[in-house]
Amino acid sequence: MITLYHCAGSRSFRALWALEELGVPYVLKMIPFPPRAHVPNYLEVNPLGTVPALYDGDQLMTESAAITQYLVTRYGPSSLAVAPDEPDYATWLNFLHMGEATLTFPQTLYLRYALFEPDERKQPQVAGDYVQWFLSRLKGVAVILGDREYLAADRFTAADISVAYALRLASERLGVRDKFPPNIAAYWARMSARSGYLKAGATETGDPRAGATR
Ligand SMILES: N[C@@H](CCC(=O)N[C@@H](CS)C(=O)NCC(=O)O)C(=O)O
Repeated sequence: MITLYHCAGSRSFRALWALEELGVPYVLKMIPFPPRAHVPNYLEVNPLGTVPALYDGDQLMTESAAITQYLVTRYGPSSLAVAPDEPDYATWLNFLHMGEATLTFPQTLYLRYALFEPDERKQPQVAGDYVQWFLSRLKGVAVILGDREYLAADRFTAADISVAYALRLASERLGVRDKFPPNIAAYWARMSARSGYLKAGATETGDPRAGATR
């Protein structure tokens, strides 16, 4: 059985969204943020203290992009995975990992230095610089996306989950949705209207009609 430890709005949303798209049964442990401060003994669940923490049996995974890749390949065959013999395999992997390593990472510097730190430790220049960093990388994504509907393989895949989560964060926490290039704004509107996305959102807000066992 799969168990996912998740804080609302956090990167573990990638795993939650993938689980909802796949329709795989799972147990959801909703926990307060940051778990290392609010969940007693959480370091015994995940020595890093972070979310996501996903257990598949006794196997622990703590990286949201890797978890997304794992779920769509391990619990396939699924159209959310792109196979090594498909033409867009390299593009798929690249976007899947770009979502976290290039797009989410700079956003976390904004969150930390604009929002989470106490006032005396806030760093407006760092926060502002990394918002710009994020928006510059997003312009590159816009060029690669062009007028295509999805990032890879002409269908919705785990790469879209990874990148669209970064757009969710940018939209909801950085407040830069109005700075998305037009094709990225349209892409984000499509991704956030998907039923899997909406189900995952309902699950994290506790809607009892949504998929998870608690
Ligand atoms: N690269 C990891 C980062 C995990 C991470 O830093 N998660 C944040 C939430 S989005 C967290 O748990 N922060 C709490 C902390 O650092 O104590 C991933 O993609 O899952």
